[in-house]
Amino acid sequence: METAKTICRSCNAFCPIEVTLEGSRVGRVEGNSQAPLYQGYTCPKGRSLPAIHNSPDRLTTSLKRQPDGSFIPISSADLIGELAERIGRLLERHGPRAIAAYLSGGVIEQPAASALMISFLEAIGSPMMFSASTIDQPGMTIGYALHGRWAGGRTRPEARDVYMIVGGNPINSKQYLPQNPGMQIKAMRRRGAKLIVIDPRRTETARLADIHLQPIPGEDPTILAGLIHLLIAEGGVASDFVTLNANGFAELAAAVASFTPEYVARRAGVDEAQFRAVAQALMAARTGDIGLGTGPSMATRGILSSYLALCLNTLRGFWAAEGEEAMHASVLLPPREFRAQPIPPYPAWGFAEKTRIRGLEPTPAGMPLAALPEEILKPGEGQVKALFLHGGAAQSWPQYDKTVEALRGLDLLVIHDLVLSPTAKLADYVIATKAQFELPAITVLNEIIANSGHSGYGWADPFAYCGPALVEPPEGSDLLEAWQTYYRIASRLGIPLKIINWRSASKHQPQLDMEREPTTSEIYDLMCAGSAVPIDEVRRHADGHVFEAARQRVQPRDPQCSDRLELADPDMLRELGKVAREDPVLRRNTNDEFPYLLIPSRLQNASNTFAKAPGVLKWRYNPAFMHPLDMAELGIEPGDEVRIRSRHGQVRAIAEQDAGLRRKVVALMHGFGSSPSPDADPRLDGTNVNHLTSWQDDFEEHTGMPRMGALPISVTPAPRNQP
Ligand SMILES: Nc1nc2c(c(=O)[nH]1)N[C@H]1C(S)=C(S)[C@@H](COP(=O)(O)OP(=O)(O)OC[C@H]3O[C@@H](n4cnc5c(=O)[nH]c(N)nc54)[C@H](O)[C@@H]3O)O[C@H]1N2
Ligand SMILES: Nc1nc2c(c(=O)[nH]1)N[C@H]1C(S)=C(S)[C@@H](COP(=O)(O)OP(=O)(O)OC[C@H]3O[C@@H](n4cnc5c(=O)[nH]c(N)nc54)[C@H](O)[C@@H]3O)O[C@H]1N2
Ligand code: SF4
Ligand SMILES: [Mo]
Repeated sequence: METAKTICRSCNAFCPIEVTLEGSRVGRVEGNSQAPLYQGYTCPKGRSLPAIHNSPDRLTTSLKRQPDGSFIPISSADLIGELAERIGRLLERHGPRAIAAYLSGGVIEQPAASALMISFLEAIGSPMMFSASTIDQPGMTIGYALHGRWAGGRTRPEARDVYMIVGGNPINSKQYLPQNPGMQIKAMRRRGAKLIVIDPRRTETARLADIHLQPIPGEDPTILAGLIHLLIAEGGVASDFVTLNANGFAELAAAVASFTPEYVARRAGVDEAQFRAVAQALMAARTGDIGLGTGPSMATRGILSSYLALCLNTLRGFWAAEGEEAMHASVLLPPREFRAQPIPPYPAWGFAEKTRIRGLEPTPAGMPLAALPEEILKPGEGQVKALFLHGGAAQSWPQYDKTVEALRGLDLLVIHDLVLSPTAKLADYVIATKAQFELPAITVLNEIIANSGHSGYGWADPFAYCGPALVEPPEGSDLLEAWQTYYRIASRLGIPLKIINWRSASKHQPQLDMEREPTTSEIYDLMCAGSAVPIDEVRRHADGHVFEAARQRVQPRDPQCSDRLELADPDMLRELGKVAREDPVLRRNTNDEFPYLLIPSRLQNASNTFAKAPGVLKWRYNPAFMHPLDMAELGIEPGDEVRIRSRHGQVRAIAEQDAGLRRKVVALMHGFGSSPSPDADPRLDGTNVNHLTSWQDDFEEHTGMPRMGALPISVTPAPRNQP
């Protein structure tokens, strides 16, 4: 028995771990207490990796669908041969736009997949590269485009006097506090910094907060506009900063004028004194930061919420100042310069060809996933015929029935997976892929995400890890890594590939040798071309390492700089005007028939649609959490089955109580429920919430992101089963 060190790749926290190996079997996973920054932290998902790795359900060969719907094994050589032939034919007949790809959670385990998938589409000339970014928090990158960015970056956690999290729960999700979140919050509190959480649920994070505001779901724009209003009314604006760095102050002030504390309290259902206390805490702070999670994004108007949060940061001057140490300095990406000055706004839309669907178009968050199902189903020039799918679409894309209709409508559906997941069952080819301990590990993905404008991941300090695979794949197996699929198909078709990083986080685009297949580690070398620290230097540190020499200070403003941030983007102020004028009850769309609001809320021990190890969850299903008084009103006991109905569909679910929920709010996580039928028994493996959502529901104009939170529903007790 030996132990080996690596990082856990089951979420973006990338916790350093020690793994006990018994031959090629994985024994035990523990936190690596020698590693910097994390203090040995792991979560139960990380510790359950052996069960996933050793699972008898793992695919050991790729599969091909037969005309009768059954699957037969196919060797990787035959698989590549057949795919190359079919892709070649589709390209010839329908052109590059017929070939699309979708990339999501699997990329955490297989970072080389993103580089090669993007490179492959670029090389064939297809713009049809989709990701989860447009059903996640597209407002984050789009908000930056509309507001502009601060070239000095965000303030570092230890420099903040206040930290406000709106609709995020880092204790579970790790987003915003990726390294040992509990410890980080305690350290923050010890320094006397204030934590504010705005969330309809008293989350694990909210329990550690100084102030927890518990609003009606979907009222984030109201609250953020109200905070801006109070800041302005009570002299809380960092005027020198704003005068020097921002345009549009007067217009913004006028646009928020009607969002008085009384109005906000009434509309969002919060206590006025507590709301004022939030504004006071922001005003008393010299430095700070505001982070938006998925809550506000799912509840519609995610772009507006993100934009208003950026405006708040700017009004308070909550950006890293000259001379401060910068957050997110590069290690495995090329060095980045930080300067105490604005980067002006850049196009959020209108910069590339629209899709054929509802005028949806590319934004800084990428191609809108909302267009993909219809791009597959709508005949005509440019119709998508083939899809490389790297994610759990059947459980994670809105509107399950549309997802299945679209995926079935394809000429060719290719899915990478570890097991025959509910999504993989829809494929023409399932590519059996290596599990994380069979792959070399690298942390560059988080640097790419942080660089492209998501401040919730990555490291404040220049930390990085790069290490080898720990074990060989199971004996007799024939597995591929996702990147190899693209490389080998391109190679067969005689298409040369360059390495292109996700949203071009690096300008270095090395050419690949198409004759001799590189190793995964060589791909990592190429992805890190021009890195701030040589990748081989990073490889020397088995515990991961903070590279002191890579630290960066925020440089002084360029004396020539006349760039400014934008507080009054016309589209955003127009939308805010709509918020101000609308009837909130009509907008919410609850009534006697649909009196509850469904919200998304992640469980600590499940990651999206990822395979769940036996025993890691308290329940095998995702409970529908409700307030005990709401349950009592309906005569429901914990563990009882309920029917949840939205205007788009109906599901069965198991109710559990959460006294920390706001009344009339039901919290249900996505990523569960493997059965194609909404009537499946939820006790088996949970409820697929995307039977309740619809692409057509209240979608965001440019991205098409529909209402996935603040969703009006009814809850009724299930007819009791006969014994
Ligand atoms: N209703 C509702 N829907 C949601 C959300 C919500 O809050 N509410 N959240 C949305 C968000 S934020 C996101 S990011 C998406 C995420 O949902 P998806 O975009 O579907 O991505 P994941 O579930 O992360 O993808 C993981 C799946 O990829 C496949 N896979 C391929 N290769 C690998 C590999 O190498 N390793 C592993 N482990 N799996 C691999 C497996 O099937 C695995 O289950 O869901 C979205 N959907
Ligand atoms: N354990 C675990 N970790 C994960 C994932 C996972 O599935 N499981 N997924 C990963 C992914 S893909 C992502 S995108 C991140 C997401 O990271 P987070 O955004 O932190 O995800 P959640 O924990 O779901 O937090 C969303 C919070 O929003 C609240 N909320 C719901 N509706 C509203 C609303 O209208 N307004 C406000 N203010 N709050 C609302 C919910 O109660 C919940 O606490 O997590 C990542 N990490
Ligand atoms: S938080 Fe859990 S799942 Fe995420 S990297 Fe750490 S141990 Fe793995
Ligand atoms: Mo996400």
